[in-house]
Amino acid sequence: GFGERKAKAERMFSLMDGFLKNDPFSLQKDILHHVEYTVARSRFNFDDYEAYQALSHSVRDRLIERWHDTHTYFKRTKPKRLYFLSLEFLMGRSLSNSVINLGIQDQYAEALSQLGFEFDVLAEQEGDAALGNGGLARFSACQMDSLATLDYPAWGYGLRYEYGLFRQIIVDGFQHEQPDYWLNFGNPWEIERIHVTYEVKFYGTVEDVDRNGEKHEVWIPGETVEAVAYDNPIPGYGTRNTINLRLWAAKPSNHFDLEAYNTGDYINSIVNRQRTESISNVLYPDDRSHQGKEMRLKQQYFFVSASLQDIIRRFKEAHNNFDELPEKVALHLNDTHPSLSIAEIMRILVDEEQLDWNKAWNIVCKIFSFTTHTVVAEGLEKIPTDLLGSLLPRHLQILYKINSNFMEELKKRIGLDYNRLSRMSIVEEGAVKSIRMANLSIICSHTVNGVSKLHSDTLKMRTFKDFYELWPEKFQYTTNGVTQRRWIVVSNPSLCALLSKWLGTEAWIRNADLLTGLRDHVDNTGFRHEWKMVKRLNKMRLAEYIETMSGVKVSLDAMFDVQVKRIHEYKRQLLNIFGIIHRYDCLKNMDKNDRTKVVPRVCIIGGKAAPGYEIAKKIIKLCHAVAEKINNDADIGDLLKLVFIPDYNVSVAEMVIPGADLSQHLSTAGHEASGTGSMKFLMNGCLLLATADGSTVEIIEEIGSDNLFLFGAKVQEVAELREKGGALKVPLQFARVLRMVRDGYFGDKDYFKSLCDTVEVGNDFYLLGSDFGSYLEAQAAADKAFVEPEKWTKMSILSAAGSGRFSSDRTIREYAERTWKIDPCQCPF
Ligand code: CJB
Repeated sequence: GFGERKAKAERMFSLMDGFLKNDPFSLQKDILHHVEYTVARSRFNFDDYEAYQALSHSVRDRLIERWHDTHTYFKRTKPKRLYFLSLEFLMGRSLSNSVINLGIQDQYAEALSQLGFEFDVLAEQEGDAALGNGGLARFSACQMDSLATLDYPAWGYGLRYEYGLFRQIIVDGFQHEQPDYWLNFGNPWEIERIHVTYEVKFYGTVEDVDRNGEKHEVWIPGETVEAVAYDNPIPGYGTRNTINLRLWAAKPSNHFDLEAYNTGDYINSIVNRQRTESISNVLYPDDRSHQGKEMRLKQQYFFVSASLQDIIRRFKEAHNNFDELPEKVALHLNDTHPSLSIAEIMRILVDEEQLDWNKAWNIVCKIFSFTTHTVVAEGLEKIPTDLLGSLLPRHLQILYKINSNFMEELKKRIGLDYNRLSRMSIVEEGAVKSIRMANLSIICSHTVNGVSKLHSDTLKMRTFKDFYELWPEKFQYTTNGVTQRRWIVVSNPSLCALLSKWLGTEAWIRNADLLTGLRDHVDNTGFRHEWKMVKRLNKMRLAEYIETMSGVKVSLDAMFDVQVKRIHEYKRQLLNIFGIIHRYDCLKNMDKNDRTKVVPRVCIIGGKAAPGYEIAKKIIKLCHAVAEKINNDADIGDLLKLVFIPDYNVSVAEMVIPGADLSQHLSTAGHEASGTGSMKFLMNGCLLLATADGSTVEIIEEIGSDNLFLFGAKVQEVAELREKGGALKVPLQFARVLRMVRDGYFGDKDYFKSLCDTVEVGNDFYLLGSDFGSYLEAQAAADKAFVEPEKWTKMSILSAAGSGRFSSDRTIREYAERTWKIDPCQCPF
């Protein structure tokens, strides 16, 4: 009975001595305990790495307590839950973030210093968890932090890749990719759940079975792989809630291939099994085009199948009627990567749970929401039906049925407009018949989200125009955001202290809107002085890093001008490099006396190119070739430096962003769905030099156009400019810079030819030439502002003051209230 259970619980609790204690003395005891018994080193002799391991295990213990309590509480109160399905999460490091969110940063610092260690030094021992490519994946990580902090009953689901995003090394200016086997030294931030496993099936055939005199189609799969759960606790800030990110790994299944066993082919049967177990091995490194790869499709289904089995099991534990599913479960498709979920859940409901098709479809249409991160239709995911039919024959049938029902309904609505019908079909006919994952996701989701206002307008007017006209109410937007916990509190502690001091509260850490309070102090010279000191400190940290990474010594008085993000033609790193060449050219041709008026610059570029993306790789090489020339030109000295920061990732970003004076966001208008890097720079008081693209349009609304440097063609001008083709006007300076590269001024003339061709008049799809003039003007305006430090500092303060709207807390609250319809569920302390 209840009394008995309560007595037992009390006894357990007293045996455990209550919860773990967080005073520095208890923390020291715990750390030493882990040194001795977990790391198995002598407590009298351990190094920084071992100290980091022991430290993280003591943090992990504290996370686990809260994580258990949170889930017990969710289980008891049965709120509607959100399941956030994403094939990528770019978490970065966990130690500092966890300790800060647990609220025991100071206690740990003190405990460690008494043991003779420094917290920050140990934190540097941790490697990044890089289970994602770029913006989309880091945005998922920010959203998890906000979901936990705002007490939403949410779960993240993803894949536990053994190899994360490749490490970028630069040899002779060229990018090389090295494997990121990140689990080599163990991972204290995950909990292996050897008993939480599901079988995932592939291949096989579809057969007719008789069910109560009716014919039904059932899948007889041919291959089985086991999925094992690895749970990653995600602590909220200022709350006990600690939610779960469950990542799946493929493991040997205990199903024996009896045939092979009997024929004595024991070794080969093991070797074959290992191949199937490699499903979750490696993250695909091309951010955005994954068309037609069988392994990628296997990964998607593996992830979807394991997650849905887990979700349905949890639902059935608490509820016994599938009609309740929409009231209890929200499934979010983070881009189209998890959209096989739609076919899979239909298969489960119809084939396994034996629901009537229409009933199942009505339920399913109420539970999915979808966010697309892509702008152009060519970037949308497609899966060849041949591939899908062989790997997942029953799912292909289900997709065809969804499509034919949709086509019937559509004909009733719009008539026999065959062009439009074929554009809206899930099935694309053509040379390679394929499934359009975006159309599927739109048809089945109750909400289709864009990631910024501008993006959403483009979706409605262009990319998904047909669907918008059919279902205008489905189309919404929720502007992206980033978490101020990681992007200020963790990565910029001195700014964090300054903000709390002048705002008179730490409440901005949970409510970023309070940052507008900085506007009240913008005219206070004392405040501005402290603000400048913080920036200088962060520039010092960055300068040291640059010197160790590249050997280039940089001056702290120079403007630190940064462009860090994936390398893409549309992001126009080439425009930046051309601008730098132009600057160098001007310096060389300038009267010596005039040079004293020039603002010294340190140009910093960083980012990875997809391994198969040749042009992007040439951009990296050109950057190095230009840097080589400029940095070794003694005549130029500190007036201009160019450094490429290798292996840009989350932890590098944490150092680079706080140290930037200016950051560049140069995408051709209409190509960046949102952009989230800009938001992190903004929060850190870095000025933006940007096109009116993605979320920048909304940033301007918040900080005013006087506080950033805007340039370039507007979205509505781009199409017209492109049409001009060879007749497009391009400034002489652009032609000159292009000529320099073509003529081999930076060496490797032949190698750079194809890169130069991409921006030649008539071929310049991303409009570098036509935007170059206004780009140089914006750069000149930045120089002009920088020589007035007080003006610059005010702009910097007003940037941070207007960044509150770009907190992922705002993003998540909007999604929760408007799209997912979930309520906070706070676990009591
Ligand atoms: N994005 O990082 C990716 N990968 C893709 O495959 C497609 C889009 C980016 O997603 C971010 C988060 O929504 C956006 O801010 C960014 O504009 C977009 O390129």
